[in-house]
Amino acid sequence: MTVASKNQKSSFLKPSIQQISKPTESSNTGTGIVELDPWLKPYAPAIAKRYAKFQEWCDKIIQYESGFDQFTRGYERMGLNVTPKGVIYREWAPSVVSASLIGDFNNWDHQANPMTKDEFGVWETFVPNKSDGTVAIPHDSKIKISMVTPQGERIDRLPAWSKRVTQDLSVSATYDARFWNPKNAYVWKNAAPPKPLNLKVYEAHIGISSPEPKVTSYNEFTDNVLPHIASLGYNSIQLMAIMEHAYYASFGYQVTSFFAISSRYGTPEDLKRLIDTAHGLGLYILLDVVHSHASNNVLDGLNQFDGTDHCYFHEGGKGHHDLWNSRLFNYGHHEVLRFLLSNLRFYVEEFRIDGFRFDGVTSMMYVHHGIGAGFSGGYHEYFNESVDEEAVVYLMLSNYMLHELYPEIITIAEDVSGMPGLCRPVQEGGVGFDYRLGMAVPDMWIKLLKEVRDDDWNIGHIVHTLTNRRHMEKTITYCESHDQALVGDKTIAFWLMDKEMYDYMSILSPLTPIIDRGIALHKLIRLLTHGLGGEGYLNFEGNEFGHPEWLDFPRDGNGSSFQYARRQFNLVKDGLLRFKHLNEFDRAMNTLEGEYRWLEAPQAYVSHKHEEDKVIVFERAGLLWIFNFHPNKSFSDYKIGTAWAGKYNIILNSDSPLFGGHDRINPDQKFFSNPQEWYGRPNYIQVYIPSRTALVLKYEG
Ligand SMILES: *[C@@H]1O[C@H](CO)[C@@H](O)[C@H](O)[C@H]1NC(C)=O
Ligand SMILES: *[C@@H]1O[C@H](CO)[C@@H](O)[C@H](O)[C@H]1NC(C)=O
Ligand SMILES: *[C@@H]1O[C@H](CO)[C@@H](O)[C@H](O)[C@H]1NC(C)=O
Ligand SMILES: CC(=O)N[C@H]1CO[C@H](CO)[C@@H](O)[C@@H]1O
Repeated sequence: MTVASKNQKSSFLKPSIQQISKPTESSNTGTGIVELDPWLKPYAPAIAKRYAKFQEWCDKIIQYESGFDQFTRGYERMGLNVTPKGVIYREWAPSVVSASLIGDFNNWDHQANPMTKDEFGVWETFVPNKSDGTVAIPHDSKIKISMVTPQGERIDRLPAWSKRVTQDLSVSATYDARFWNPKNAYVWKNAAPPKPLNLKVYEAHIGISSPEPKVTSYNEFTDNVLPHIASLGYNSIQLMAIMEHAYYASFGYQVTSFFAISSRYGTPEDLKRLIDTAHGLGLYILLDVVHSHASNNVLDGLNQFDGTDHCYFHEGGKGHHDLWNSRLFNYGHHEVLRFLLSNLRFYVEEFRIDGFRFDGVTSMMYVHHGIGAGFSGGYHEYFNESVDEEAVVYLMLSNYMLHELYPEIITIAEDVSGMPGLCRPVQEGGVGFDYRLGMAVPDMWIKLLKEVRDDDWNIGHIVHTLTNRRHMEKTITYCESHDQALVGDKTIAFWLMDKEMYDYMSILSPLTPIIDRGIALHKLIRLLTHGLGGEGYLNFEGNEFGHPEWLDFPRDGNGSSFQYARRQFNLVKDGLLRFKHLNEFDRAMNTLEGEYRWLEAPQAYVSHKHEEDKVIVFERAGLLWIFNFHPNKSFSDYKIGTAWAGKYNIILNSDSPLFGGHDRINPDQKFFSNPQEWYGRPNYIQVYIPSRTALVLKYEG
């Protein structure tokens, strides 16, 4: 595969190239993924077709937009931009007959700053500096675009490319747009760390990140939560709910202003400080980006922006998501592509975001949006008429643009369908993501905890679910994310211990069977998922220490209460509570990964899975992993087959008192292998494995 601009610098400064071209090798039909997976052969024509469509867009962007670099810097042309002589404002609103910029600066006078329209439906006005040379629109003052439809109706909207919008609930729930032009730009101090190849993601939401029942700020997160995350050994943070969303309880998934970071938590400069500080701590920042749909708000969203039903969205039913009650983008439209691709670029350039987690990818890729469609894994389901080719091509363009401009970028797809090639390069006919989220794993754990007695856990099924992932496509594994924490669902800690968590988490109270089981399984489930399930790992904030209760944002249905819209980090700091044990285990697990980097290593070799004994043994990254899930059987001198002859040490022991274990295993113990075959391995060692414990051993040669 030839990529035109392979050798550009890896940097978050301005890309050194002015233009990225489409993949050039003429023999490349974009069906390279068929060679990796021969079962795709019957679908080569469908794969070639979408690739051709991708190339068509590349041609158009290069021919009409002077290339990707220009096209994806739409925010420098559109919206309000300060130039040496004044402020230029541009807005795409093809259906209206007149438009003007109104605001505090011109006393909301419709005649003061009229706009003119070009042949593409883009309106423009110039606001010259005042005679004293200062910008005529004051920093932080309110502005709007006022338009008149062909029917004569006057409609006022927030500029679509607004970089600052705020809400004053004492006046109205509707947001105001503000002209953001602070005197002092944020001065960045730290370079981003190098791209982690062993991605360990801490998923977080700023607003809920303190124990107090309130909206937590960017600054509080920077000062109080970043150190916690770094100390746990994660190397990236996935920030949810950053793009402004008028409805707080939407958890950030109903975006109203795509270029404005949520003002609930502070200013753009505060977020920059957060990201800069995270970079200084060695943390990558991934943004949860919602391009799968948009809020249906009209007055402060993109819906009916120019008075029509379409503009940024599809017309009629195709433009509405029935389940989410939101609007669906028209990915086949030039201006929509400019808006969305520039949106990604904006966050990299302006906020130094290191990567994106694309939300709702399944909803985007299929015309049925995943509603009522099951995926059996049959390939015909991924390449038939149900596929929304325009949306898939949009994702290809996003991934291609991001990876060509920024080799250090990471993109992650939230997809449940299992689309083959989703995480292969675009040039091969893939969709171009780096990772997919392994969404089957959390479902499996919840189902087991909810429905299956511990005695009946099917070890083979657990191992299969954790290892059944596409060859040569990377998966981020997790046992639970924010999904399981939301009201109506239950976290693993709560499935395990909700009956007694309020009364028996104190180390001064007796260790009851429920809490004992809960603490033991919480660790085993995490470690098994971490070690066996993927090429990356994800945890949602608080779950690392077994955060109690659930998440529920203030809304009408709960008396606007903040009671459950918070994370009780105080529980970890309390030395008398058992939460600290789970926290320590999470730290030990992630720190150990940092040393041995199993997430980068090839898939594990599972050498033993025993249904009766409930024992799992596997080898990965030169380490020997041993799990005993049996509810009450401990095994002394259990024979463990292993590839490597020699001496073994314990490097992680879930039964350690530090992790709330029973201290039944001597941590300094050594094991010596016998050169005799056992379960297909050339050597074996004999190990004491108490009920519900896990050990990771290191072979010392
Ligand atoms: C307009 O204002 C900006 C910001 O104060 C300033 O940098 C620029 O020099 C001004 N231009 C003129 C022509 O006065
Ligand atoms: C096409 O794929 C969808 C899943 O995307 C599936 O539900 C449907 O049955 C498939 N149709 C055919 C004709 O195979
Ligand atoms: C172990 O668990 C099994 C199944 O729940 C039960 O039948 C048995 O009595 C238990 N044994 C002990 C020693 O608790
Ligand atoms: C006051 C009120 O309506 N509270 C409700 C808020 O939502 C929770 C669920 O998280 C309900 O249990 C409360 O009754």
